[in-house]
Amino acid sequence: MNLSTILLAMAPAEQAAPPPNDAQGGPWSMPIQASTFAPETDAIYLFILVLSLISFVGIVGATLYFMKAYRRRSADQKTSSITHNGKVEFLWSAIPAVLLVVIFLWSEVAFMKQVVPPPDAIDIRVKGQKWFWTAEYPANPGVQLNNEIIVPVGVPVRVTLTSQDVIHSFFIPAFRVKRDAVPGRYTTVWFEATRPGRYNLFCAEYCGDQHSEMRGVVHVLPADEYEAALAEAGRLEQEEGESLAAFGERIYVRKGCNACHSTDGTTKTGPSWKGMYGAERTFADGSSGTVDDNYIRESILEPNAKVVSGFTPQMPSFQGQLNDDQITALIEFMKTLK
Ligand code: HEC
Ligand SMILES: [Cu+2]
Repeated sequence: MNLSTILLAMAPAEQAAPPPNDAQGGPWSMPIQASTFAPETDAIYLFILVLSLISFVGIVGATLYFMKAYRRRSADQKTSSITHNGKVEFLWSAIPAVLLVVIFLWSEVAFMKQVVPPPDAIDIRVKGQKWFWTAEYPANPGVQLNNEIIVPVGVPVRVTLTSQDVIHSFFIPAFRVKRDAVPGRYTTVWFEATRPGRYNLFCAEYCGDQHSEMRGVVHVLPADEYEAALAEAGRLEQEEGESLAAFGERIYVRKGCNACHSTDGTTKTGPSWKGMYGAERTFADGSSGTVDDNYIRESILEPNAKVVSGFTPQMPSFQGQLNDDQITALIEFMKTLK
């Protein structure tokens, strides 16, 4: 099994689209270089790697040589008194010092380029929460993507990050871009994608027991397809000939309900939807009730009004994010999960 099959297996299963294609170079290669930052970051990485290898061979080689050349040859042999060697000591201090300064300056210059986005960058707001990402596009109100961001190729993109709960880390290996998403604060990161494709988006900060589930896809499109794709992604309406339940299932995936609710009986952050409709519930405050249309509606709009006992109030409100038709479709979908 090589890295690309592993990455393939990790692609969000619900998405029928092709899996991320970062790892085309085989298991030992770096991920594909898909942003303007990638070549320079890799060059620095390679420079440090080669330098380390040379030092390793030199140091271990000298150690082995000295062990043999200066081994103790008889029981009464004494080591001659060693004072110092100015020339050698100067060299072994100066050469590494110069190399370290080169590494520092090169990295610093590369890093500073990543700090300030160009003024014409487009904006995306990304929020991390246990355990998924949501992206919003200020220039395209109403578009809200879960575990996916869509960006055009060749256009700088500024991502403003925040977190709903704990520290997450927004990491796109193919872009060589990583920044923490910190609760109560905005952090930014920017990049310019250089090749269309689908790339992994990971959370790179251990953020709880389902941290490894917190991954998405960065979808890089040719600039002329970008607006249309975004409009399509923002449109969440029942299609011609689509049943209400099938539409509900699409919403379940698109709005990220699947991050916390399974349909097969396994308990994630929230209760599974399997067999939920019509079931009896007891709540954290001791009261009880039946799962019917009004209860589901309330659970979606005011999740904390009744908290199912055994669960913590971690569900975000979808007030203003789902209209009545969409809630109805979700209910129809839940009814099919016997
Ligand atoms: C961040 C995790 C999370 C997400 C995302 C989430 N939920 Fe929940 N949900 C929960 C938790 C936790 C509970 C149980 C606690 C409670 O009742 O508030 C819950 C409870 C529910 C209930 C009541 C379940 C029952 O068994 O009585 C419904 C209905 C529900 N969610 C619907 C949705 C829908 C629809 C979406 C997507 C639009 C969604 N949830 C997204 C975490 C989540
Ligand atoms: Cu995380």
